[in-house]
Amino acid sequence: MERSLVLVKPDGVQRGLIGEVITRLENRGLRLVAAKFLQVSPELAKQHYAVHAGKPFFDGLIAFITSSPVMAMVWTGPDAIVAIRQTMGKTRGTEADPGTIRSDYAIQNQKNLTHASDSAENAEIEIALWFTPDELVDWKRCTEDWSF
Ligand code: FUP
Repeated sequence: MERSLVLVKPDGVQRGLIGEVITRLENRGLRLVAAKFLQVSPELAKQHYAVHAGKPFFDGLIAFITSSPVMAMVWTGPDAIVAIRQTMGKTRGTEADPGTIRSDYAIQNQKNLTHASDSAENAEIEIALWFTPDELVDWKRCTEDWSF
């Protein structure tokens, strides 16, 4: 089983797409492990996007992710990293496959609604950044034996 940090970013929150994102991940059979709704501080934003520090879009990215609340979640399941990124679609909405969240609801590369960890290693780093261990709930969905 893999875990992934998933964010519904400010554009997704403002556009009322929290439920849509959750529904798609639930429909995939994945298990929600943690969730919190928060206003992101500049410090947390810079840590989360540290890999992009120095890039031309970095300041805009920090301004965007701190511009309105986000819904932060942890989801788990077999191959959760690939499965969730597949459900989200490619970074730019116009390049995302039809049927993905970004293809269905986004059109460019900053206001692309969601974040999902890109590797199991980065997922663990991101989960530790956004959640304390006691915020992760140990449970099992009754559907899991029929989903995977
Ligand atoms: P993703 O893994 O799909 O979230 O995309 P990246 O890690 O490549 O980029 C992180 C965030 O930076 C994306 F959500 C979009 C944003 N970004 C820009 O705003 N401008 C760019 O030119 C590239 C990425």
